[in-house]
Amino acid sequence: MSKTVIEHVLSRLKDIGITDVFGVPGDFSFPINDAICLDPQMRWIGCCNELNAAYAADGYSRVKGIGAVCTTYGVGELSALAGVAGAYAEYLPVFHLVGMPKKSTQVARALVHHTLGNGEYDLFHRMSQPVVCASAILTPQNVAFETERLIAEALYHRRPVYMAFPADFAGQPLTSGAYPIPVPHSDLCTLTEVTEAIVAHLKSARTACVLPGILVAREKLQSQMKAFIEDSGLPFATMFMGKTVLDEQHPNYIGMYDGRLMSPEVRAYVEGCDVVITVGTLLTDFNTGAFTAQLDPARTVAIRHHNVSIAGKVYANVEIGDVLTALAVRISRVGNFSTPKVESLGFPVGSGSDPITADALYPRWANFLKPNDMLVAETGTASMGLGFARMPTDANFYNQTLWGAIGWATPAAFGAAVAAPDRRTVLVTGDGAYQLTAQEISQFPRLGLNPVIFVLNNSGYLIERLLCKDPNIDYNDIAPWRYAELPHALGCDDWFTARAATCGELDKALERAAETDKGSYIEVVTDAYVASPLSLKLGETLSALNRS
Ligand SMILES: Cc1ncc(C[n+]2csc(CCOP(=O)(O)OP(=O)(O)O)c2C)c(N)n1
Ligand SMILES: [Mg+2]
Repeated sequence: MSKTVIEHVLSRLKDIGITDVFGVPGDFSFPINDAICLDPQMRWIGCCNELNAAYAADGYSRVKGIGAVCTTYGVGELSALAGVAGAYAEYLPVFHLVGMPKKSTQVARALVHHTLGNGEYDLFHRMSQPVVCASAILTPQNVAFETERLIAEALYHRRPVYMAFPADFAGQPLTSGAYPIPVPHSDLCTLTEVTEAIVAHLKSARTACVLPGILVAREKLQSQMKAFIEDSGLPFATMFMGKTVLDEQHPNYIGMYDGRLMSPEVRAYVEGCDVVITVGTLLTDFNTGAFTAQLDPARTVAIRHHNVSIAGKVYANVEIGDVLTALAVRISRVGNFSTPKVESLGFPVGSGSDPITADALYPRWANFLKPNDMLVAETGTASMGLGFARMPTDANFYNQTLWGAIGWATPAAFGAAVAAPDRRTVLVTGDGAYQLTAQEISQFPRLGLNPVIFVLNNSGYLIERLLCKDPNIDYNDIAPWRYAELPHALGCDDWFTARAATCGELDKALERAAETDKGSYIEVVTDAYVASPLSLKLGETLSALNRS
């Protein structure tokens, strides 16, 4: 029997690696919800709300390379939109599946629930369009080729796509055959030209280094990137957004490059190189130390997603993966460089009843991390501190550096844990950010997942205190919650929970969290102004810029 519209889409999504769909059901999306639940190779992952579901799909997609969120018409899809926009900004191909009223209802312009009551049915689709790279309303006639088009677009751009299913069409059989998925390649002449130009550039350089960026991870090019670094012998540093795209224990790793704000030795080295090769690196504000990174265009080779720039000359129509693969064949050892030693956060200070200062907290957190951990670090002062911890072998640091929506990390950590249940998920969030999406921790025990969660309770929006005119102004205060009591109320019954306000309490809690195979939830209480070094620097730099 021929597949229905929704069965066809699900089977293609499975083909490309999606086995879990996050969402909240609704009557217009029942045909999608039912099909997912009835498919033995797919899982419906219910979330507390659609924003969280979109963030969970984002986290899943960071780990698996691809993800999906399903919402109902209007009320559900608009709630997910901010999360889908985040996936767009951060190059994550999230499939947004939306259940629509029946086509017959739409044609009649009927005044049904979840509409604005004006008979218009295209509005929400149009609202989604700027935050996806492609969209379609699926019918039995178009589903075969539209599905391939949307998959191809999502994978090529690494951006979300929107797929809407009128409820009466979703269960109907396809009326057209399958189409092959288009696979884009580089222009071969340009690829050769680019490869030779890069090799020549490197041959004439006395010093060179690589800055692998986030698109290396998004395109799953880590092994090609590693091969290029090992074959060439080049040292590499990463910027914030690209942290852990390659193993930070690799001998060629020299540390984090954050412009003028941090790590002066890394900055001196990188900016002093004759050639700097950026690979899928995005030069955003928080990735460049508030634009203090100074990469001389004349000495930069920028291997971008779909083009390359060498000393300012742009070569279009070449794909990042093809360039890395071609370079790996052509490259030979460039030289032996004397490079800076990777900095560490040092030894934790304090003990017993000492209060938890930044020098007490960040090195302790760094020491807590293990090989293969997935650290999901929320926007705020905590991620700015942990961003400079040298991560253990094969551990990943996930942060929403460009979009920077607070509330992202808790559901994203859940999504990451669903994608890789055998790895340890460590979530670090500020109290302010946590209040946006706190309830999503209740999903972990439903699926038998055991994360380690740290909530930094510093009584408000510290990063904003550091950036705004008056740190004590009312808008930076938040409601005081008893965070450590939340897991119990939210169904995380057998978790280890603790509230640590001194170094001694923190040490004890970290020890317990390291030992238990259940979930752990630790509220870390500090003074309102205990800030990581980068957040302090950022505050100073941005205030100076605002004054000038
Ligand atoms: C959705 C959203 N709303 C508002 C902001 C602005 N914002 C950025 S950081 C921040 C405060 C974060 O506070 P907290 O999570 O407590 O971290 P802290 O800086 O105190 O460590 C706010 C409100 C944002 N980034 N995203
Ligand atoms: Mg806070």
